[in-house]
Amino acid sequence: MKLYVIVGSPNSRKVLAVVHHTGIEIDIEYLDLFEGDTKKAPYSALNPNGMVPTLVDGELNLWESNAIIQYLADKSGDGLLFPQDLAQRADIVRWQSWELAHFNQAFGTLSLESVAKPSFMATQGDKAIIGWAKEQLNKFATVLNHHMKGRSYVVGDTITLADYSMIHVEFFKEMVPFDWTPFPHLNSYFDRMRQSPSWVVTAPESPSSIGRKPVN
Ligand SMILES: N[C@@H](CCC(=O)N[C@@H](CS)C(=O)NCC(=O)O)C(=O)O
Repeated sequence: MKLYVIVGSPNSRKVLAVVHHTGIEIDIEYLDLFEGDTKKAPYSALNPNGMVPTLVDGELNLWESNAIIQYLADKSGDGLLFPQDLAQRADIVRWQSWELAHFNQAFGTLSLESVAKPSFMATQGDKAIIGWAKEQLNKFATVLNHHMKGRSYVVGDTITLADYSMIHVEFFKEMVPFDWTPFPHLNSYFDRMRQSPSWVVTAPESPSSIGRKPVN
């Protein structure tokens, strides 16, 4: 199995965390964002979106990080990250769908427009999009904050795929122009998850390593 990722990419970190958590054997290939590796052959034939991550396992060519982590958790035989119980599975998929469509669509967009573009991509974000993202984030952070009251994890009592999906943009949390103080349960959840060992090992070594192929 081979996994294509970029250092520091939130969606790559989500998958790398599951690789580390399960201990599954996999070859990892790092692409260079700034060299345009995601947009050119041979990688462009694997992922028509020109994005990471992508997993190749024999005939299976799989993109979309949530699909990849579901596949890896099942393949690894880990019974806790993505349990076989139908109700628990549906609950995990519900929160993964929700983070993708709502919470992290807003948080990710705000991170890209207000932090990543000016800091790493030498361009300015769009003010109208930033305003929209803040409004949406406020709405969906309220939902997550309410859900996390009295809970340690999004589903059940242990880490599941829903948690790695939910927190995958956390690197930008204190950098975005957003007031998180009205969301104490969300904040303590993020603080707990961002210290989990399988998440910590996926962090970029330094800001300058983000997007670049590691030297060794
Ligand atoms: N929905 C996709 C999103 C993938 C995505 O946004 N990847 C980013 C890195 S986190 C990327 O490759 N960006 C490069 C680009 O857009 O050119 C997934 O979950 O895998």
